[in-house]
Amino acid sequence: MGPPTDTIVAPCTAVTGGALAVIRLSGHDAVCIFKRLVAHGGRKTATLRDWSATRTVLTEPETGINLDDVVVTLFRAPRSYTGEDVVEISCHSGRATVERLVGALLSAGARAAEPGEFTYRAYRNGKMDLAAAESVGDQIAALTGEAARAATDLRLGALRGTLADVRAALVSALVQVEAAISFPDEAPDLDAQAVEGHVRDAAAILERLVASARSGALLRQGARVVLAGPPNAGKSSLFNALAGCARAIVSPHPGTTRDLIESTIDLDGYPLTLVDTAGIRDTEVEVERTGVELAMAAAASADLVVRLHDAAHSAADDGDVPVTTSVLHVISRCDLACPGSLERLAGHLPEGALRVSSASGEGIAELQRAIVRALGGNRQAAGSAILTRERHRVEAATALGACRRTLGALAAGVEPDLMAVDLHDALRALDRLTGVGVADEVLERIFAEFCVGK
Ligand SMILES: Nc1nc2c(ncn2[C@@H]2O[C@H](COP(=O)(O)OP(=O)(O)OP(=O)(O)O)[C@@H](O)[C@H]2O)c(=O)[nH]1
Ligand SMILES: [Mg+2]
Repeated sequence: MGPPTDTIVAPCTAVTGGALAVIRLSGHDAVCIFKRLVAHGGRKTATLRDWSATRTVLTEPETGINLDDVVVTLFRAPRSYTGEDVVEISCHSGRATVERLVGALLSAGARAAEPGEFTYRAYRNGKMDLAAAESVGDQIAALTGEAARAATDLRLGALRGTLADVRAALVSALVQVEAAISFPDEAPDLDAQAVEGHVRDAAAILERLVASARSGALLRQGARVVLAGPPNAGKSSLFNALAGCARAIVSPHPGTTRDLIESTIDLDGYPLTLVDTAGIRDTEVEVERTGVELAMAAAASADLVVRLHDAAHSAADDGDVPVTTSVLHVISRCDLACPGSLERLAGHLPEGALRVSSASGEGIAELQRAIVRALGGNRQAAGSAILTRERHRVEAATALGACRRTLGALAAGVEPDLMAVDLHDALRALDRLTGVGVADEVLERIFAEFCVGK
């Protein structure tokens, strides 16, 4: 990231067929640079008012050629997204119009913003903590309403409030421990019970947060769910039933599907990529064999394999579906089963194999719930803090580990000095979570994930 004093510019909207685009200028000279483009006879920038929108025409300063008529909104520091002077230009959309305007602003003295630089400046200027800054990217990338909601909650401080409670409890414990260290003669003996109470309070919240991390990551990143099994077991039919549309070809001929077919679905708010595959069997047909290889590779790298066993065949097939992760066994086409065959098939499978029929809809809702459960999904109430990133989980787990060591030390009657070391460790981990004392390389990595304009 460049020095935080220069003025940066970038389009904040993607190039789409939409009507409008927004270009953002941020920095000490934002108003001055913008002013150079205001057309002669247009409204002068001096008349722009803070937090108000004004219509004006922008021109190329050297030639006077019109660039666009725009609506501009001024946000004076520090009451802006970045905490600096910000000028937001709503112009007409389209690559050429936006490029001409950005080009003119660059010629007028702005520098092209790097990826994530607006949000980086907002973080640096104390407009948001690091977890909130990270959630800006999450909100933009969210594929389901639930993922967007979690990102909004995070940005609006759901985690900040919870971490403040943890911090308050740890500080209360530390005050007592430090008093016993600093003034061993004057201070009363360490009130171990009070310290334990505070540390247990902190640990209980941290435990809940760490436990939320798997579900939080699933909400943010989604997962790949691969349907695999023998030919004609009903994989494509189940794929279509779960995707809610007739996306994959279904036919009574075994060996119909050869390519991998993907669809992103919203299952209880979690964005899952569902993959239909070729039926796995030995075959001399070259195209089908390639399909089987693709299916095997997809199953091997899946987050979850839904392994179909055809109820129309009473014996378990011996198709060799590779399973390196979790697997859900499903008895498919169960409406076609002969009397007793379901039981016989289930006898060959691990306990709890689900029975489904894409034709009748039987077991589909149960399968949907089982998929979410198997992936660790566990929805939290709106507004309650969850961890959505591995970075957050590591820091919360570090703080929790330090709390547990403190509780162990209390139980063992260890000197307070050692407890103070652990409590400080816990507080430092909380700081890093919200962005205090984070190494520059880590910050660079976090903001490099953003695109230009965020
Ligand atoms: N009665 C009944 N028929 C089904 C069910 N699911 C699929 N079928 C039928 O079974 C046949 C095979 O279904 P597909 O979904 O194409 O099976 P597949 O596993 O994708 O087959 P391949 O792509 O060839 O491996 C088709 O005729 C479907 O209509 C079901 O639940 N009940
Ligand atoms: Mg198929």
